[in-house]
Amino acid sequence: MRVRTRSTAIIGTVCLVASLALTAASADEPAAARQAPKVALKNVATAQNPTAGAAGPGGKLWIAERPGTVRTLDSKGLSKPVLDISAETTTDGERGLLGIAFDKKFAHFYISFTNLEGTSKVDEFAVRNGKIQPQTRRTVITQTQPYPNHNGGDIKIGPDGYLYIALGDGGSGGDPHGNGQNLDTLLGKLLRIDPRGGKPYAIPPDNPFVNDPKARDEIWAYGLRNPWRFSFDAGTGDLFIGDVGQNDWEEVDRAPASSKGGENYGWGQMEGTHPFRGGTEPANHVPPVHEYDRTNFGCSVTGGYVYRGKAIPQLKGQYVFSDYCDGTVRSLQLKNGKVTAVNDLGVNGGEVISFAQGGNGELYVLAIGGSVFRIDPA
Ligand SMILES: [Ca+2]
Repeated sequence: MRVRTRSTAIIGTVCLVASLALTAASADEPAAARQAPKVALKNVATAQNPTAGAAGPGGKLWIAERPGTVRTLDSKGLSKPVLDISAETTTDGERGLLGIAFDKKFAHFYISFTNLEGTSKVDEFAVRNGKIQPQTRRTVITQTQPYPNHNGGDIKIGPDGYLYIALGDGGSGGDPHGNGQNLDTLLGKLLRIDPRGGKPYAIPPDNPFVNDPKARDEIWAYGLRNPWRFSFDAGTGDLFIGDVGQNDWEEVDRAPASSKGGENYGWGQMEGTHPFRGGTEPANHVPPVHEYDRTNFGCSVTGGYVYRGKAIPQLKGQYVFSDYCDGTVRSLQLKNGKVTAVNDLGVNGGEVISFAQGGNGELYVLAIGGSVFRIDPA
């Protein structure tokens, strides 16, 4: 039996799948257990459906809650909301407050959410003395959505200081509008814009498609289905994208820090390294650095971060990720851009929806039910 579409897979009711998947965890892991770092998950807070986190001023971790609130986390726990846009969003389908980011100087704060019409929006606030200045709010970019699922929604400031925005293929199933490979739409793409260079934003002059009149200038990379979570390695600047698969293959994509952009990650011709519904592999397809077969475990990859903290030296340089239906926290060991081992870290975060990286480099696991776990040494 195979579920043909999966509109609720990212954030939805998949308890049955999850419980089945949990019993099947680790079924096809490579024999790398001896190298696996020993870690523990420490529950440090309970939030309301946490979807994203960002290291903020004063050493605090800012946590986005899907219904539309942002709270800060320190050793005393979660604050009262420092931002509340709950009247402007809904959590229908895969919607809500989906991403947050600071610029490098903590001078501006960005939020990524779907509005009451389901349109994806990124808004900007000035930050002064560690506080959001509500009156400075402005909309940076807007993208209408044909369906309620596959909104992407993660945002990050890259090592270059530009704002990167992940957008899914628009939704439904099987990319019915061919958005992944269509360079004339922002759907199914990773965007790169300069939010402070113009109004509402400027295009970085070295974006890969600025000289192509048939392509949108905002596009950094394409061929993505639902790049729900992505990150940059704080040590190297390498890009990692967790791109959620359709029916069979979950994937992690990677581009080195030296990339000039323009990568084609293949969707909707390819699902992972496999042609999708008779698709033809594009000549410039950049295959995933890691993929896994959903028949063994999981249903929806949750992209994480390369660990650059101090608490777990054995985990340094490994890409930590999970799966929404499986919950096992895993890591990829890489050498020269290739995966040399997939580690089962031996801990399970439940319905892992996201990760966050604190200012000190330590990582947090966010479960949709509310748990905020810090990854500690075992
Ligand atoms: Ca792909």
